[in-house]
Amino acid sequence: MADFDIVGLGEPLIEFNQTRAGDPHYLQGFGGDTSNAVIAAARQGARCAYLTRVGADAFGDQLLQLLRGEQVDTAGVRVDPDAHTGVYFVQHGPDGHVFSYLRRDSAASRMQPSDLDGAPLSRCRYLHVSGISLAISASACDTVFEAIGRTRQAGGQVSLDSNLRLRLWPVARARAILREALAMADLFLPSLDDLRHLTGHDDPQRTLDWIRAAGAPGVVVLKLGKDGALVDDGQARTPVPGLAVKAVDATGAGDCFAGNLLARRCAGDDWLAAVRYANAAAALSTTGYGAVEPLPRPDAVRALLADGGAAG
Ligand code: KDG
Repeated sequence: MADFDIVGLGEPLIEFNQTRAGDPHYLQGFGGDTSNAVIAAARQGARCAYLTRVGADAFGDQLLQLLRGEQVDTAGVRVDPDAHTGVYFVQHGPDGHVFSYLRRDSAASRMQPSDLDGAPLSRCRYLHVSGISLAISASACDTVFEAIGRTRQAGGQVSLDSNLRLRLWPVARARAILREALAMADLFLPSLDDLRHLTGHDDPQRTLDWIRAAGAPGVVVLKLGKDGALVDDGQARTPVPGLAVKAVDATGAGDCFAGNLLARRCAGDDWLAAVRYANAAAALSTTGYGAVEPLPRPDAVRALLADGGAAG
């Protein structure tokens, strides 16, 4: 039996989230897409580990404490004395949230394939990586591909979230690298917004056709925000509606979806049940500010599933 259900790889960040549009009021929290996802999964009882580098600074200490407090194994987190921990800012405008970053040359962007020596990639059910893990630097990108190779060789599965951030890389490079990665992903989790940029199509079915033509071998779950998700298991494409809630901040909702989906798959749910659960968890994560603080526990998710989202 594997020691871990999910091993995440990427960059955890310190978050400053603007709570009143236009005002200089920022709430300090935590973010980083794959880190958010493993914390979301750990809150559901999945056995998780995380692989990254943080700086030898107060923010790096806070992130280590956060992960440990959430029962995420940090043996694979290196503390880099020569680089800082990454920071990001969330601002809220008429088109939703906007991210900006202080992360260039951050500790996580200095990850190297050799950092993976000793990592539990031969002892996990899923490796979870993302477009952000691939985008932050060339050496981080190499590290992701090395992790994918090691996981697959040991019989584990790979989960990839597209998480396209055009502030981190140009779209042509993102498209080329994500195509390469998605062809090795047992589970691909793109959002429709990301696919608009990557494929030039708006229509969910056409974007799924593009993904299949790019060689996606496994299950593809297309995230449609508050409208839920479209599940393509290679045989059929099945919509799973979202649940209505009073949303204030969608930061990290997709990461919450990914973590809950993986956790429920590891707990034995079939794909559609796991996606229904992940939709409810993701909806709840939008009811508070920040990427991590509002990640729900099982009782809240079950309560929302039971009342069908009447809270909206
Ligand atoms: O999905 C939310 C993340 O994007 C956020 O926590 C910050 O990881 C982040 C990023 O690089 O944008």
